[in-house]
This record gives sequence, structure tokens and C-alpha cells, in this order.
Amino acid sequence: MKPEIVVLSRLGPPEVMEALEASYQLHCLWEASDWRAALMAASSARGLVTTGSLGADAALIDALPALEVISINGVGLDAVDLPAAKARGIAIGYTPGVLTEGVADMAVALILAASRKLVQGDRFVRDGTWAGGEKLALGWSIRGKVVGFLGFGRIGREVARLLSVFGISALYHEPEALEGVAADYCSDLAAMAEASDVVVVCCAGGAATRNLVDASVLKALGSKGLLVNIARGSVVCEPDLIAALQAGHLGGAALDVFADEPQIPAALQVMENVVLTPHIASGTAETRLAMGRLVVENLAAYFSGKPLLTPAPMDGL
Ligand code: 8YV
Repeated sequence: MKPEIVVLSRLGPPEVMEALEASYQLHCLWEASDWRAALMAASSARGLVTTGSLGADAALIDALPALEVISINGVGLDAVDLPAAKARGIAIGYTPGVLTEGVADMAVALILAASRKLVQGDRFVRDGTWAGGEKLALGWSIRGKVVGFLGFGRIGREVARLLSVFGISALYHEPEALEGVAADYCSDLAAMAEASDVVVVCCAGGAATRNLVDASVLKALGSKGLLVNIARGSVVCEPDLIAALQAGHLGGAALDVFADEPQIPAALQVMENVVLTPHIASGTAETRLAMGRLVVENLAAYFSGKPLLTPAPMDGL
């Protein structure tokens, strides 16, 4: 008998779904019109596959009494109730490392999209404004600028490495200074923003970072500054962001993540100096395949009695 697992959202690459189907009896929740009924039908499920953004809250964990392992298709752990899982002795796997490059590439793409007005320019061409004789206002160059990183883990460091080609100077903010990194530490986030042309949010989500980027940080980044977020919407106080953009206290924003996805405030949607993407920083075929394979490998390790390849850190819980 194949073990039963619940899968919350279809994982993109067909190879991944095929691998899951080959080894498990799947409860595909995205196909269910009634989640509650689907979860009740999955009461024997021993595994759960979820995403970084969907996670697994205490209610979902409670609804699965036979749950033994959660395999997350993502690196973010903020949407998983880790204490609830730990209390039940549930093993948790996630996908660190394999999405670092994909997400870092997206941060660079967002910086270039905003600074070189790629999206605005595309609209300008398509809607006939260019043909009507108007000129798009000038963009600006990232070359030689100062980029501040809120969070300087794997992803932040990879973004900094990529941007080094443009001759940027890198600053970073973390709770503590890090050993051996090629960037200058700023203990004060607002001071880092003040010294930066661009701030890239690359820290983990969750209570420790909620609303860290608030009105004071945005004002410090300034009327020419660009905020890029490829981490979690929760790190940026969205009402403060909207107010700063509307007041001209902030130059622009390039955002892949939002406070209440997929709901995006209407105010952001009408701003020309804002680039919006639908949480796709890890969304390349290559990255999603690598993530999906790791999701499958973590489950396979668990069900064959081996340690997970990439267990979520549970220390201190
Ligand atoms: C994706 C993410 O949203 O890794 C994460 O934490 O947020 C992203 O990679 C998602 O989890 C892919 O399914």
C-alpha cells in the first residue's frame, strides 16, 4: 500500500507530480471544491506537501491526525506552525540552496526593470503613447550605486555577487554582524537605507521581521531610492509603503511579494514607478524542478527511515 499524502498545490514540473504519483496515494487539495471535506477524507495521510507561501498552520496540522512528515516546496518557513509540528513530532523538510540563484536573478531583474523602466516602457509602446510622439522620462543606472541588503543570507549574498559586475557597493543589515562577508554591516536599518540607493529585502518572514520596513526606513531610502522585495510581504508595512510612494518620499518599488497574496492594493496597481510580479522569484522551470526533486527526495528519505536531506531547523523551538 502506498502511503497517503496531501498535496496542497500542484507542483509545476510534470516530473515532480509523476514522481509523487508513483510512490504515494495523493490527495490533491487544489482539485477539491471543499477543503474541509477533502481533509476529512485524508485523515490517514502521513505526509503533506506544501509551498513556502501556503505553509501549514496549526488548524491544517490538527486536521491531519496521522501526519508524520511535511515536505515544503520552498525555503520560507514563516507560514508553517513549527511549534505545532514539533509538538506532534512531525518531521519537516524544505528546499534551501536550490532556489538561491533563481531568486537572486529575479532581484537583479527587478532592479533593472525598475531602474531602466522596462515595464513602464513596454506599456508606453503597447498603448501607443510612443507612436503618439511622447518621450518616456529617463531611467537611471545601477552602476556604481550603493545597495543595502535587509538580510544577508544565501540569497542576499548571491544578489550582491551578481551586482558586483555593476560595481555596486554593498551594505547589509542583520541582527548581528556576519563573519567573512564582502559587504559593510549596518546595525541600524534606517541608517543603511539612508546610505543606500536601493534596498533589497532578502530576509526571512515571520514575527521577527514583521513590518521592519516602515515609514522611517522608506523615508530614509528617499525620493530617489528603490525598494525591492523578493522575500516576504510581511517584512514591509504595505500601508507605509503606499503612503511613502504617494507622498514622493520613496522613488519606486519593485515587488514580487505582498502582504495578502494574491490580493494587491489597488493603490500600488496604478503607480507608474512600481513594478509588480506575482511571487515568481523561484519560478523558473529549472529552479522549480530542483525544488520539486528535493521535495520528493525528502519524502522518500522519510518513508525509507532515513534522515531528511534538508530538514528545517527546529532548534530553539
Ligand atoms: C515560492 C517561496 O513561493 O521558497 C519560498 O519560500 O516563497 C517560493 O519559492 C513557493 O514556495 C513555490 O511553490
